[in-house]
Amino acid sequence: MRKSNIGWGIVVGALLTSPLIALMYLANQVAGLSFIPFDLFNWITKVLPGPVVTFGIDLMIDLLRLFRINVANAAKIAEQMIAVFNFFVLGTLIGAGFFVYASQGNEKPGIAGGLLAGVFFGLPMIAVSIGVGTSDLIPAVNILWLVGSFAIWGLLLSWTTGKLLKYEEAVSESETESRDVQRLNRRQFLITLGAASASITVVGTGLAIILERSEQSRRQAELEDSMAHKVDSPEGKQLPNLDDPVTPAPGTRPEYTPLKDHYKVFIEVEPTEIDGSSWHLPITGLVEIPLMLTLEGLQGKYPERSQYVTLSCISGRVGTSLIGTTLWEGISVQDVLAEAKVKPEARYLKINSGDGFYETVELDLINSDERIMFCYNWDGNPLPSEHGFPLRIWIPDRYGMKQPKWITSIEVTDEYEEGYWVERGWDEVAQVKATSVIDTVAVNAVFESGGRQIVPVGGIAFSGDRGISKVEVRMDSGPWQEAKLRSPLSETTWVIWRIDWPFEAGAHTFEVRCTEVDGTPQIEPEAKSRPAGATGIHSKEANL
Ligand SMILES: Nc1nc2c(c(=O)[nH]1)N[C@H]1C(S)=C(S)[C@@H](COP(=O)(O)O)O[C@H]1N2
Ligand SMILES: [Mo]
Repeated sequence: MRKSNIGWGIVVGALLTSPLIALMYLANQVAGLSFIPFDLFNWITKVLPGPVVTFGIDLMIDLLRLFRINVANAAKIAEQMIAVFNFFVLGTLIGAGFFVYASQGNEKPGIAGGLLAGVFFGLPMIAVSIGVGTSDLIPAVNILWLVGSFAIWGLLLSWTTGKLLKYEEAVSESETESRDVQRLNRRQFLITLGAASASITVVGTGLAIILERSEQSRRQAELEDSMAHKVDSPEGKQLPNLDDPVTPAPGTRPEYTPLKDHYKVFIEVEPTEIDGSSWHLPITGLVEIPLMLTLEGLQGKYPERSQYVTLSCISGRVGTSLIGTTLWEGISVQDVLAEAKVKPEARYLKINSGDGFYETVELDLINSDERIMFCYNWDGNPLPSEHGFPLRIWIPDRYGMKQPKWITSIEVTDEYEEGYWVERGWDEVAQVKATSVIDTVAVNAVFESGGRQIVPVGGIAFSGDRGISKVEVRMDSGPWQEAKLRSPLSETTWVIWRIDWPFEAGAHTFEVRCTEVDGTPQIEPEAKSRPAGATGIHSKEANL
């Protein structure tokens, strides 16, 4: 085997795999056909062992941090890029392997060889795609499209390989004078191939991006429209603590998170889309009366509850942006289970989601807390698809990882099963750790009081549903001073705190700590988020 054959093989593989990706992306945007790079990535992340997945996520987050990229916004885009790159490398390597193999034989690879290459690459991909299933089309149409795409990829691979090998043969067998002519022919062929590949890739991707953008703005308009018609949306409505005399220090995050800014976390590359009108929720297992709930059925039947809730992700550091507060509406899980008549031997709910996520909730916990909610509205409107439409569960005082979105089935059981993230090394209980955060040292809002210059300092403190009784701040390791607390939106949201600090020019470090209602101080020693949630003192540098 000649060394340069690997090089040629990689070129051929890359030139054929790029347009394949572009056309799949386009078909995905036009007709909802499978985009295999995402399917493959989703599948890989689900089957890989937990430690490998967490290592990968950590590595990605560290890299984003290294380049000072906002993790909450960029993580999904990074994942998507990795997904496409993975598939590109895979296709390129298979193409290169084929080229090298073919160049060792005496015969041109031919149609059968090409189809075989297509099957070798395509069959596992199609199996994965059917397994994880992101296409919203009739399976047969989707499969036909995929089979066709990979077959054509294989045939083109074989044809290109044959051509290049023929040129190579011609080059090595020609007389010196005509060798240059043959080289020129080969170069011409490669230029044509490269141009075709680049054109299809660029045009296909461009069209797909345009389609995706217009679909996004259509949805945005629809969302805004639905908000405009909803009279009792809490946006603009008076929040329950409107008259509280403690006002947030300028620069404190909004107490009620604008919906579009609420953080989003989901295991797949893209959020799951569920059609609300055909959605059914079976509640089966150890019950006297198995239920089959629909969205309309849910909403009319049981007393409606609403609750201001702060939701937080266990994977963030102290001060993470993966936390947000909005109004949750739904029904008590107790009410639904009462109708199903849970059998006495039952101990758990196993909740399954549309994206392959799952979690187990103890019935003892549900029976002890009527607030545990099947939630269908956020901020006065149906759950946005990213946030779990049509139904998610809320469990007070637990991190988000225990609270499935996109619920598709529920089984009442006496067998414990670890949830998705528990299986991957995260804490079984995932109770929220008390933390406090400095949002702002408001150097732009310095004011005078009693002849002194004052700088407002403020932020949040959160301890699940256990409440915050005290927040203290100190500067440059001086004595702790007690901050003022604004009354929270509910007993299950964060608390906004504020302290008016005597101004002292220079560079200073501010630190904050909090105490729960029952007197428990927040954990001061630093701990990483894995496995049970980050702890430690949050600090902020300020130049006064
Ligand atoms: N089905 C499903 N539910 C899920 C998840 C998921 O990936 N899939 N992620 C969980 C995690 S880790 C968090 S922090 C919250 C995030 O909810 P949000 O995206 O609405 O903020 O959803 C939880 N529920
Ligand atoms: Mo999370």
